Amino acid sequence: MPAACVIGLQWGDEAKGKLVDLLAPDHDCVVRYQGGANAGHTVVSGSEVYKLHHVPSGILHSQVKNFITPGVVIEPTTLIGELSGLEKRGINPRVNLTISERAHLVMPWHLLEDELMNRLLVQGENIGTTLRGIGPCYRDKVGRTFAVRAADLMQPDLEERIANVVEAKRTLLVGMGADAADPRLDAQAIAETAKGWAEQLRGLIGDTTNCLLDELDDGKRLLMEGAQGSLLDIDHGTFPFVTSSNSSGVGISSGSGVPAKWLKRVIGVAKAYSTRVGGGPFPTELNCEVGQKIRDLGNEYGTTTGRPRRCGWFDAVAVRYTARLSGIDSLALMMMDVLAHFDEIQVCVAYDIDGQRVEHFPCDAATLRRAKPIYETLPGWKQDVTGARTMDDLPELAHRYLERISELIGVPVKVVSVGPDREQTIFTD
Ligand code: 2SA
Ligand code: MG
Repeated sequence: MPAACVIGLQWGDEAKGKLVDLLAPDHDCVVRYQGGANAGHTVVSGSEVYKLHHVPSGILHSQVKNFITPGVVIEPTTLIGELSGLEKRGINPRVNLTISERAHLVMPWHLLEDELMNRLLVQGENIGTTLRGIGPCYRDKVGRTFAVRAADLMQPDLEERIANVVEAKRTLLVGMGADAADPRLDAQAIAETAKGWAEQLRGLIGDTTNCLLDELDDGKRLLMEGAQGSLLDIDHGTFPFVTSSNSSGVGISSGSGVPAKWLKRVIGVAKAYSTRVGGGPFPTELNCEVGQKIRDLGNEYGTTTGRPRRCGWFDAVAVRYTARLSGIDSLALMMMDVLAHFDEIQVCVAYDIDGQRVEHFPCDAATLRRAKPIYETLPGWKQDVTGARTMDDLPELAHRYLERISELIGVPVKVVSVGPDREQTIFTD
């Protein structure tokens, strides 16, 4: 099993970080390969809660090597803050973390650009980004002209490069309504900040692609940690209400540099219900007290921005699609404890679109917006499951729910989570 992968099957926040942390001790390396500070991975270890944005969730295990690979966009101030936060709690990430020199940097002007762009309405709705500069940074990466990569921090022409980009960005962004005196357009101050980043990150930057290929040749086991969820994938998600990276399983190879032939075990992670942050269609959304009850019980607020998450019932149409797209072998169903409080639980098994029953996930946001969920109702188990440690501890009706989800998605449920702690996880075999 050279490389196992953990992929979110919904719109992010499926509790992938918890699963990666649990699986990490059985692996030699954990790899973050896309996204950036828009990710918020929460890992609970005893009484400590770690909120990670860039740093792979394997960092709490000192024997595991952690890699941030070329497909990630790094906001250095946030990353350095994460590193010092870990150091303050007795974890030294500098011994087991390598950052790709190919990774692109989210620069201050990207944060400004995200702010300006996020005011625009797309299809009458705000994308509602995390304002972490993700879209503008990926845009500059693909556009090539204005990009700054981790390797550039070590180059003697860093100051000149920043001055050139800022000059062009000022013209563009002032044209979009930015204040010319905004500190995020001050080339000299940014160059000073970047020199500080270089000092802090110098020993951590290396060639992760080569390292990972060597690890694989040596028979080492890799764990690939997806960020966001498959429905936010730039190519295969609910475009344009998506993030700017390939957040489904298809992004693993390009983001990490690990050839697809090594990817052997793909675990899809989904909540037992659905959530979404930001704009975009969400067929099973519950704008009522049931949705609020899910939000309260599940503490459904963004790890990065604190935004309340939109909540709704499990959407088997969407997850069947992303399970196939991401090529998953098994399903991890999280937050089962939250559903213990409902008399009846609904599962969306198909959509009604313009009077037609549709069982496949539509390609475009406009069609998805017209999709009305067709629900199947299952009885709730109305019993606290937070203390369950084996499948036998789960009530019969919880088994029935898991079996139905497994049947609808077409893969076995191999992990069930009943709370945030490591111990509150049931491996079904
Ligand atoms: P962006 O910032 O350009 O990637 O935003 C584009 C869309 O992608 C959504 N998005 C997310 N959705 C859920 N969770 C995410 N991560 C954070 C978390 C979110 C937070 O783990 O909790 O703290 O608010 C995440 N990242 C991006 C975003 O809402 C836009 O719809
Ligand atoms: Mg999250």
